Amino acid sequence: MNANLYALLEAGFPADRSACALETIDAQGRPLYYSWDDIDRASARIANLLASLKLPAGARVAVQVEKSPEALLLYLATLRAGFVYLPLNTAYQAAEIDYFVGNAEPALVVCAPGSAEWITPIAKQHRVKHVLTLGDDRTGSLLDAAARQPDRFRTVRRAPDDMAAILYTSGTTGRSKGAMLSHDNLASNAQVLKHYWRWRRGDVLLHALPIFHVHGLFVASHGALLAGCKMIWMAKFDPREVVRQLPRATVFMGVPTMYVRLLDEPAFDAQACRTMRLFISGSAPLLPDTFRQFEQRTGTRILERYGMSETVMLTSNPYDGNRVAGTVGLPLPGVEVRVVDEHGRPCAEGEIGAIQVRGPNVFSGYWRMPEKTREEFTEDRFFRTGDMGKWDANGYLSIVGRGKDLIITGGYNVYPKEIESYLDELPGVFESAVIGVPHRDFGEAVTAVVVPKPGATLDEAQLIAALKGRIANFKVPKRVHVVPELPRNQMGKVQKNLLRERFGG
Ligand code: MLC
Ligand code: AMP
Repeated sequence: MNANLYALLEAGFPADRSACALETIDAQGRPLYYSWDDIDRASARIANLLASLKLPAGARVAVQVEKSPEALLLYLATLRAGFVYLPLNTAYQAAEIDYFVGNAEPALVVCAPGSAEWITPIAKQHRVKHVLTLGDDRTGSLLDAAARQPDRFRTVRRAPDDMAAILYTSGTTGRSKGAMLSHDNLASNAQVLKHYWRWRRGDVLLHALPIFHVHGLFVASHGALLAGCKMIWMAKFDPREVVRQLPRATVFMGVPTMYVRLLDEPAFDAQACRTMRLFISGSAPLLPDTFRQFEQRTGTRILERYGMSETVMLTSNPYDGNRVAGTVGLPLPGVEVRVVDEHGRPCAEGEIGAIQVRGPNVFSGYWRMPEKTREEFTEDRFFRTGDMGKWDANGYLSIVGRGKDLIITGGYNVYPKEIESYLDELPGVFESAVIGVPHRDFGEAVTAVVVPKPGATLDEAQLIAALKGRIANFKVPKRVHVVPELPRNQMGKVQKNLLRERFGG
């Protein structure tokens, strides 16, 4: 058996390959349709191109491009050709890309045509052999070269444990770690979710998530492909356009910010949702208030689930049973989830502890970080998620906090340490502390508290402007507060809880 994930997905394609697999609107506002046959042939051309480059076994293909059908085809082609896909957030700037390329040492970098000017020198500096471009309007050197390739390709055989993708997740020390996901990690999770969420022929997924993270790339796309269902592909989340398209769809997945924004649309109501059978939320906590407002407005309950880059999906509220606000539901079939105290003993119901997980979906480790990998796994191979949780009487898990100092803003993770290191480098900054404060739209907002050097004057707008362009915009603090000193405990540790109390209102 070929354990290549693409072979599994392809087995789910419908018999009628002329049926529509994906529809989208191009930059000029024209509708575009891709049949299942188009998906197969276009990904074959790109896979042939990748094969022709004679990349070494296990080569990483790093990709920072805008969302487009061709970006999805590039992902599928990378799987087919047996290489390792490395997606990068389009918001990342030069310093961030420099780190990822230096750390992952990809054999090929694919970037947007408009970024080639600054990404090519970074790639060359790290001895990347090939740089190709891909625009969101079917332009760029990748497609030009692929057009000359045959449209048939025999998907390369892979073993279950062979690496399929590396997803970089932010690290507590400020350095991102590459989570290595195998073909089987992704395939096993996709199959479980297909049954758990009752994917069926005739479903239509309204796909409005970015495709450089687990949520949009794996959970959403794999679900539709494996079930042979059409996707309505939106380049960007636009609440008004989502409301317009909903009556043509049956499934939607989003981060809580997207649900908050949908509820701000007066036209978002039960009538707009008449064809919808499933709304799924994840990547960040969904406020019980949003859950309830959604139910009042539409008559349906959002299904909240919990996952991570390192593990894909872990728990889910039930499809048929009770979906409970403020919980992430039950462990998925085949996934072991435990909540343990500081001695590693299982917590009683209602008792808060660390969440640890084990299963076929759990990654094998961090790219070239054996020490970090060892630290994050227990002796019996459970992965320490860094999340804190508790069980209720019905076996539902709630996430009540994080052991890791992490901010989740609009579904994107930001590690304070990284932002503090950038702030501390700015002229006039003596030291800084970065915290997350409640935010109606993004859930949490990155907020900085800075102390000036003696004699220096700091200005909020100038500090924000100095960070923009250096780091991804979602990491830039929404507010910067200037204070004479940071509160510290007797050990000298900054008391972020006091800062949250003071600046969180
Ligand atoms: C955009 N901005 C953000 C932001 N997104 N700031 C903080 N947090 C975010 N998430 C900035 C913009 O750069 C801009 O700044 C300003 O906020 C307003 O931008 P916008 O036009 O409102 O943003 P928009 O493009 O609409 O993006 C919002 C969003 C997007 C919610 C659609 O953030 C998004 O797609 N989030 C989904 C993230 C996701 O897919 N996560 C899954 C991770 S996987 P300025 O200064 O330029 O005005 C994972 C595992 C799991 O966690 O369990 O799923
Ligand atoms: P990432 O590293 O981007 O994959 O983010 C994973 C983290 O997102 C998890 O460790 C959780 O902290 C958080 N997360 C994902 N889903 C949920 C959810 N439904 N509720 C609360 N937190 C979540």
